[in-house]
Amino acid sequence: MKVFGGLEISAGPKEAELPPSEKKKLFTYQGVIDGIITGRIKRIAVLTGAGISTNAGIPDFRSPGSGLYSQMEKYKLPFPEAVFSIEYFLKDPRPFFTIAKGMTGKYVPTKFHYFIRLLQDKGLLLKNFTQNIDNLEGDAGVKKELLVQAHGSVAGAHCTGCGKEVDIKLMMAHIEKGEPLFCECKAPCKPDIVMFGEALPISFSMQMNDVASADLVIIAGTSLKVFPFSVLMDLAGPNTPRLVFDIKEPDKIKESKDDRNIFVPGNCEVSIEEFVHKLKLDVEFKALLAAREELRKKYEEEKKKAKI
Ligand code: CNA
Repeated sequence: MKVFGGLEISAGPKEAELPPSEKKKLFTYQGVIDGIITGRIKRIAVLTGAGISTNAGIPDFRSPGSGLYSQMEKYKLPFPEAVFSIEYFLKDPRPFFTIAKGMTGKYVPTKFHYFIRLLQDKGLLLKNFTQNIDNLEGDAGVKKELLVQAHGSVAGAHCTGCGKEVDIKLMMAHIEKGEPLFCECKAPCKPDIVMFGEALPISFSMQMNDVASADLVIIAGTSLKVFPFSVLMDLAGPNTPRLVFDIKEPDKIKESKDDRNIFVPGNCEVSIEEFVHKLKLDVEFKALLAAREELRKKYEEEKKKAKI
């Protein structure tokens, strides 16, 4: 049994490690494609972060220039992460509400979200573990039972003092105005997202060991800097390739020099189309993207109506 920061990992790789010549064939981009096409790869765990939502218009944390941390100077915080730390939020929730204001609105899931949905439709999705709180995976049709929202989501809200449930519409109205919402007990209310310093939902520790049974791990749009999410990839077996889609190779991947890692550089919105094409799944993917256009139209209509 391995223990990572108090989290017990009971499952673990049991199979014997493949010889280097086999690994050389399997741990390549083409090896992964062949593995999926031939049915050798049947269970895919997808680990995602803010980078898969930047194409929907939601900024990530750490991208230089566009990431939220690079816009933090004006808030005069002790350190940029403070805006998402529970300790700071309880002292002063205003910076959080100000920054959250810029993130409200209806966002359309990206092609990468629909790729996860495609894996689900093909019976290949073992689980999607996401750090994202925007629920775009759900909006793209990924089923609740296959989605682990490790850092919570903005679908609900509670008081940080008495724990009372807060009407989400009231919370959203406050976020839209950039004004903190306080409970009758005087404590600030917060959407059900996990801030730095808070425990992850129990669903995460209950399901994290599933990664050990994956035939392939896909990692996308995450700097892998947030613990314990960053540990998930370590749970994959010795013969499980890890395909990493990111603009910038995460330090953890670069530094590990592990031959299971296959890095696909670039905008994941573009790389994923190419990957789908190589898998010969263009027709199914196009149908999902057509459904996405319907969703986009629906949101535009709603926006127009709200203006009248
Ligand atoms: P991060 O640390 O900001 O890293 C984002 C990663 O995505 C970086 O490695 C970027 O290079 C990469 N990236 C950005 N755009 C693209 C793109 N188009 N294609 C490929 N790669 C791209 O974010 P992490 O998710 O690693 O950090 C975890 C935090 C971020 C969690 O606590 C989240 O709750 C939090 N977060 C979530 C959202 C959201 O829900 N959309 C937005 C901002 C922050």
